[in-house]
Order: sequence, then structure tokens, then C-alpha cells
Amino acid sequence: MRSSQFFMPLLKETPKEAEIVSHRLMLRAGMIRQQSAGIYSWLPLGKRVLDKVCNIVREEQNRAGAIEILMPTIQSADLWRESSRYDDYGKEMLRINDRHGRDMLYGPTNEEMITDIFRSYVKSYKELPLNLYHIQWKFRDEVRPRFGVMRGREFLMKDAYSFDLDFEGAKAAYNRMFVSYLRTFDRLGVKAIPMRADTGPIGGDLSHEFIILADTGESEVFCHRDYMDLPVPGADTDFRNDEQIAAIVDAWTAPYAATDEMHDETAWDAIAADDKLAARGIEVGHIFHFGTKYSGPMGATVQGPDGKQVTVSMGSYGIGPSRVVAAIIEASHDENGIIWPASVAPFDLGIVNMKAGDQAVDTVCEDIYAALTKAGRDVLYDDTDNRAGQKFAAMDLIGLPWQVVVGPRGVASGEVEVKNRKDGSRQAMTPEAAINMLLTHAAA
Ligand code: P5A
Repeated sequence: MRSSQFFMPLLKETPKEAEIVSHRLMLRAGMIRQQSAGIYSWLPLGKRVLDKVCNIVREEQNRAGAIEILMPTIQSADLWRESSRYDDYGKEMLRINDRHGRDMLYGPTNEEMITDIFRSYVKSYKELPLNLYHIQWKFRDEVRPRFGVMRGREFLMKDAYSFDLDFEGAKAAYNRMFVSYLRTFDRLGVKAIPMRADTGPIGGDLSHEFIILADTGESEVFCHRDYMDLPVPGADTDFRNDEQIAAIVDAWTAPYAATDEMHDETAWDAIAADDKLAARGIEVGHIFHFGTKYSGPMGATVQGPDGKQVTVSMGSYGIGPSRVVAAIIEASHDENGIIWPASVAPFDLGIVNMKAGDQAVDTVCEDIYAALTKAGRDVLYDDTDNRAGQKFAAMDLIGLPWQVVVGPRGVASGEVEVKNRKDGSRQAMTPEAAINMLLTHAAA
């Protein structure tokens, strides 16, 4: 992508309304625009990151055996009356009437709808286990939407729903999602710690929140330092092996970790002072086992092996990709701007043409741009005639992992400069060497 043809409206001023760094940087980098309180448009740079986050989430859901569908944002109130949540959900639910006066709502979550889909088609235990997910916008009329997309009213969620014959099966499904989340957040370049959590309006008695430690986090969390070094399960994890998956969950739930609501002072006091991590955290994922809370009242049953009807045991599993984008920035930035983990960067690298219009410089830039683009890299080529200083500041602000700086003096001596955004290191090398280095380093 050439900057001259891209739409990336950077802000010079720091927006006053933004209280936390991720919100400020997302606005300054032209990633999002507020349309109403807690409702945002995603501009091209933001959309690219959001898509990358969703794709990693999707790949790891698929790897764990979940199957993608797409349910609508607008739901019928009647479904929610079946589970009794229509009245329970309160003011957070945006209620709408259609032209026939029918009660509709903008979905805050989809337990009822998925249970309806399940009961309409699945009749036998032989079709289990089943886990269906979608990535869809949700609406919750939060009292205090704040921090940009971190706590929006409209936000993106990946929500998965599992169906099993009994508790044992449901626990195995829960464990698969637990392990899938460990892999997902690791690939997203963040350390997310699973913590015992309160279940709130979703219900059930087994639940973990996945929390990224950050000073600006909304909740207070408590965990053992051991979490910092626990190995994340690799791509070869066998999601069909329930024992192997349960062993990973055991290892990741053995050290103490709890959110404020579930905090146990006695267990906490037993931990050595040096091993205690009391911090603030951002909830980026939340998984629940709630058994028959929805399948019971909504009549989601299957024929069991003995011919008798069995009410299925369910769980639901959420990740907020739009919040994840902000949380990654909270965890990875410096005074100059965002530092994207390579896996979610909007472009793999940027090329800074320090003197657009200078034929020799243009040629080197074009050659590097063509070679890397051809090899499948996402490249942002700043070919505008802005001042060099402005271009450097913009590249640092938008946080691409690598920058190739091409100027007349370097070109005259056959060199370009490659800068690593994270550690700030710079290396001069020939354009060919730069291409080779970026082909090995920058993700495909
Ligand atoms: C699990 C999937 C649920 O809704 N039902 C379906 C369950 N869980 S949850 O914890 O309420 O939300 C799941 C994830 O969605 C993100 N999230 C938000 N992101 C931005 N703004 C919000 N207001 C918001 N509310 C929830 C979080 O990542 C949360 O873990």
C-alpha cells in the first residue's frame, strides 16, 4: 500500500477526551473514530489490525474443533423470554420494536439463539460433542462506556457455545477452549492469565477470565508469579486427547490466580511475598460452564445411548477482539507510539522515502516495495512528499515492527537503513540485504 493512496488520518493533537494510552494512540493513529458514546467506526489501519486479531482467533477456534457460523445482531425477544433473561438483563439490553410492533433486541450475547439452532437440528448423542462459534458485533448499553473500544457499547465478540451429553463431556469442551485461549493470546503477542471469575448474567458456577496485566486495567487481580514462566501449549497440541488437554488446564490452574470478586485472602496469605503479583488487569476473554441453564428451559435434548432423552450440558466462551486491539496497545507501546507484535501489525513493515521525487531514491524504494510485496509481505510505502521528520514520527506512531529508511546520501553509497521499532536499533545495509533480512524476519 502506498501512503499517497491510503486513508490514514493521523491526529497531531492528543485528544483530550482519551483517558488511557491505547485510546489516545488509536485516535492519533487514525485507527478508530467515535460515532456516538461507545460506538466506533474502524478506519483502515484499525480494520487491518482487527481482521488480523479475528483471523488468529478463528484459526485457534478451528484448531480446537469449533465450527464457525454467523448469527444475526438483531434477535427476537421471544427467545429471551424462554430463558427468562429478557426481564433479567435489564437496561444493558438495547430493546427495539420493529414496524409490526414486535419486541426485538440488539444481541448482547447469543446463548438463547444458539440453543434454538441446536434444538432444531440435533437429535442424537451421536452428533455430540458440538461447538459452534461466530464473530459478530454485540451491543450492551453500558452505564459508563469508556476508554474507547476497551469498554464500548457496540463491540466485536467471538462467542463459542459447546453442547455435550454430560458434565464430563462439557468439562472436556471447557478445557479445549481454555487451552485454545492460551494459544490464541500467545499468538496475539500478549500474556493472558486465566483466573477464577464470577459468572454474572451468563450464569453457571465454573468460569475463568483471561486477564492481561496492565496498570490501566479495570479490575484488580491477584496471581502467583509462576504464571510469568508457564509454557504455552504448542501448535502440535492434540485437541482430541482429553487427558493431554486436562493436564494443560491443571498446570495452568495450579498456581493461585483470582479476580477481585473471587479473591481468597487465606490462600493469598499462604503465598510468599516475592511470589505475589497484585496488579490491575484487562479481561480479554471469559469462559463459562453453565450446564443446563439454557438447554433446560428451552428444551434442548438429545436421545442418549440408552434411548432416553437427555438435556444437553453447555458452556460459552467469549473473546472481545475489539477490546483485544486496545489491550495489546496498553501492553505494548512507548512514548512515540504503538509497538505492534508482528502477528497483528497492520503492515509487516514500512518504507520511508526521505526524498520523494529523487529518481535514485524512488527507484530503490520501488524495488524494495515490489520485492517484498511480491513475496507476500504487507508493506506500507510512504511515498508522500511530507517532511522526513513527519514521516519518521508517523511510522513510530503506527508502530510497524520494521522500517526501511531510504535517503539520498545512503543511496549514493549503496545503502538503506533498517530500523527495528521495538528496540530502536538501526542497521545500514544494501537494499538486497534489507530485502533478505525482512523476508526472514517480517511475518508472511
Ligand atoms: C461468553 C460468550 C459472554 O458474553 N456469552 C457468549 C459469554 N461473556 S462476557 O464475559 O460477557 O464477554 C466476553 C468478552 O467480550 C468482551 N467484552 C467487551 N469488549 C468491549 N466492550 C465491552 N463493553 C465488552 N463487554 C465484554 C470481553 O473481552 C469479554 O471477555
